[in-house]
Amino acid sequence: QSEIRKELLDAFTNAGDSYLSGQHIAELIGCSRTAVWKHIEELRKDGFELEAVRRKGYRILKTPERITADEIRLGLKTKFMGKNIHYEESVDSTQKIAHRFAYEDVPEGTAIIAEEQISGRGRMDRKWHSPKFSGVWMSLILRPNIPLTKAPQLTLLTAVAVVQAIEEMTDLVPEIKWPNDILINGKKVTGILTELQAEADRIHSIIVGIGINVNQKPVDFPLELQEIASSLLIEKGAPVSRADLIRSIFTHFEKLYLLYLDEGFFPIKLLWESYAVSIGNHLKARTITHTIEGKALGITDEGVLKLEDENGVIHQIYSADIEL
Ligand code: BT5
Repeated sequence: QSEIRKELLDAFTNAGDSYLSGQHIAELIGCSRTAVWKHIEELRKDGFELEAVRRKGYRILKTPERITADEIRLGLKTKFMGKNIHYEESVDSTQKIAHRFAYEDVPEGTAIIAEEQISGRGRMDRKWHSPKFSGVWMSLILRPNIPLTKAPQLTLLTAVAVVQAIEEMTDLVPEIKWPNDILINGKKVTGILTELQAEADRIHSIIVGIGINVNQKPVDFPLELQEIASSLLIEKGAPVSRADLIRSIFTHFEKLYLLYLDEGFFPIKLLWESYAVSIGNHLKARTITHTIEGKALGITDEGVLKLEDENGVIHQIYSADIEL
């Protein structure tokens, strides 16, 4: 199979800008014309754009823009973040692989990156749409020596790192919506999912899942997301290199993470607040058990959302969906 793919790509390479007829390809790789058609369809599925012209044949218009681990590594100056990259073309969820790896004691900072997720997930088993070649679908494995209750702080820290990386790569102005969304012009471009492996009161690993819509066009989103979601390409008007973006996330993340381990959450909190969209606004927080409405006062030094209801009672919200 991969031999045929290689021969096919070689044939297109040699053909340059001219068309390759089905007959010619069939002869080159020694198969039937129906089989040629099948191989061409497979190329399309893998992100190649092909033009088919009657009586002339096929021509490759665009190759898929893949992320390669080498491309990310080139120029990466971190100590441990992203030093160990596990790359897959298609997975059910990078979180699932990360959980397995975390058990196997891979080094801290290991990143699992996929071109596509078949069943990418959000919080509470919601779906995360992760189409091929257009986003950053990545899970990071961390082993901080912190109490279990502080794990949600990593979600806020990750949000800051991703905002800083987006700012480095574009002139867009991303905003953080507590706890785990990054919005641009009010639409969600990033979701973060923090999961734990712990025994009793000791954290074994924290797995931070990051999903960023990078190069999707409006039509690439399913109907139900078109109003609420966006991508960097849509907002910027030009594609963004996913490899560069990932490298930038590793760099910012490591800096923030080392600061966090050294000085605690407070410096992260200050940065987080400078990017937060919800502070001072009236909002609705839907927790698993109930809904609280009120004014967002900010987050505590621990990263917990403070909400003041109409009676002046201040509620501390540990986890919720926020409606602005
Ligand atoms: C999140 O959940 O926002 C966390 C998403 C984490 C995804 C990453 S990708 C790598 C790693 N592997 C995984 O399997 N997951 C992580 P939550 O706050 O529950 O938001 C989920 C909701 O966001 C859905 O119910 C949709 O409404 C919406 N949504 C789904 N896909 C989206 C997308 N691509 N862009 C924007 N919004 C989306």
